[in-house]
Amino acid sequence: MIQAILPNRHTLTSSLLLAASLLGAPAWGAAPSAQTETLYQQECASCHGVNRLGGIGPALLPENLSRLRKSEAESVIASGRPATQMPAFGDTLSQQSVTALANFIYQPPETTPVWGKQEILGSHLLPYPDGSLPEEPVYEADLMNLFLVVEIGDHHVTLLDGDRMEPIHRFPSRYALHGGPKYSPDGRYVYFGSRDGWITKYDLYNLKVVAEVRAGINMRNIAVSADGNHVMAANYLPHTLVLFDASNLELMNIIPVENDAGDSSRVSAVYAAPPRDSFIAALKDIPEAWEITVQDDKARVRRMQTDTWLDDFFFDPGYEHVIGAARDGKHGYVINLDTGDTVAELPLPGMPHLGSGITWEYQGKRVMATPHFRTGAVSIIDMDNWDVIKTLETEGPGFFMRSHENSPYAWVDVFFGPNKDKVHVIDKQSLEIVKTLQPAPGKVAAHVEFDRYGEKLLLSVWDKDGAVIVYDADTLEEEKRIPMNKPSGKYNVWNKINYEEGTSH
Ligand code: DHE
Repeated sequence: MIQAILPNRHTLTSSLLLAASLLGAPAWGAAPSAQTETLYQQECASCHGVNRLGGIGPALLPENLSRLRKSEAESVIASGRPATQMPAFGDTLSQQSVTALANFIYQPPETTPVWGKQEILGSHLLPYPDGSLPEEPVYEADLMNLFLVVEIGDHHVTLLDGDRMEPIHRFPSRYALHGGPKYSPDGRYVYFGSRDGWITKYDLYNLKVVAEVRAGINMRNIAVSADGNHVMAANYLPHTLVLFDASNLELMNIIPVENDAGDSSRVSAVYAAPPRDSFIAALKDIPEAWEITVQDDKARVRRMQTDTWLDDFFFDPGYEHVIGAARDGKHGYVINLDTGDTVAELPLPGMPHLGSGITWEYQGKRVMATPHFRTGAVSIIDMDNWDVIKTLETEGPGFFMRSHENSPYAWVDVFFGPNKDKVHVIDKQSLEIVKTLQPAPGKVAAHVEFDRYGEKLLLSVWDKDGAVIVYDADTLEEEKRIPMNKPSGKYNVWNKINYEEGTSH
């Protein structure tokens, strides 16, 4: 569906001619020259788009490249990307030209790229417009205990049978999926969001893509409404929230994200808030949180002023409060979603990753726990009075936390630093680390997801030559390894559609 055949237009002759003409060119400064632009148009535009907005290759704009060092970009241009259609230009372009191209793609374009109604409508793909696919799954498995594993190494997704822990199917995804895929309430469909703004609706019964649309140029995440009728996309570029009909990803509303003064903002993320029948979004550049409801097919926005700009965020189980990480990375703010008032300020000094926070019952009350990006600590917070009741020291900053209602343990990885290959197991009642695993020395071990019963769990060895490891959730013994290509997140249908307390949104 996604990987079209790359036309072999990188002929040696044209490249040599270009390289020869470029060799005589002056040194490449910060400002890209017309020659580099020409080089881009001749060598790169067919895959990455005339305006660098992406095509069969990813978008090449500063926002989309923020996670790739320029030196790495140079090496990709020179050596290509194995197992993708990105060819190596090192033999046909001079190093000077490669550097010039790398400089060029990190420069903002002269005019801000537009991604509005026309572009969104133009991107809409409906492979089965008559909705003719069978209603029965084409394989046998407990449909509530399926897992999806996102493999970012070669942009694929594996569907896994959670009873047998065996792969059922593997299919290509859009480039760089990010954030949790979201299931329809019955678990039949799943919606993926890519960093380049693509939303893909996939039919898990028929193992087919049934709709796609590009909501933006650089997207944060997507949310599916509790009734399954709507999909909302949160963008960094352009500054919009975009509402779609979930049945076919038809565009419903584009909401410009700006305040009364006309200042616009990136959207940090958007989530569905099921008991409120709404979506909640936090804004990165304006101190506001937004609640969006859909009435008469129109999105309506309720704006809440906040005391700071919110980055990552989390909710209490009743969706009465949003707990947001302040952009300064030193505090958490608890905001009452009805009044918009800040009801507590939490000392969370190490840039909490609230998006991966989890909650559980501890001594008759509900606590939440969050890892931190900058410090080796898990903060455990009493959700009745918002006191930090424990700061648990870990062997380094972590990214993801997971548990399950039926499990006595919470898992947290040590994603960053020398101990990135370790994972801690925390006893949810003693609030102590009871075991530290190191499943593949030297390789990042991260992100856990439980099966629907909380009896087994999957952990990723985050490497091109990686694996998903199956553990017994009680004995903590390894059961098997399933080889995968840089597996990142894993998502169990039951846990996700039931908003299981130990999983993510
Ligand atoms: Fe993520 C989820 C933000 C970098 C892998 N990440 C999320 C979500 C947000 C977020 C807001 C929740 C969305 C959702 O699930 O709907 N991520 C950010 C960042 O701001 C940050 C730090 C920087 C950035 O460039 O965006 C960031 N994230 C990363 C990575 O580098 C990771 C490790 C690799 C990658 O794929 O980019 C990464 N993020 C993930 C994963 C989830 C995620 C696997 C889903 C977690 C889950 O269990 O649901």
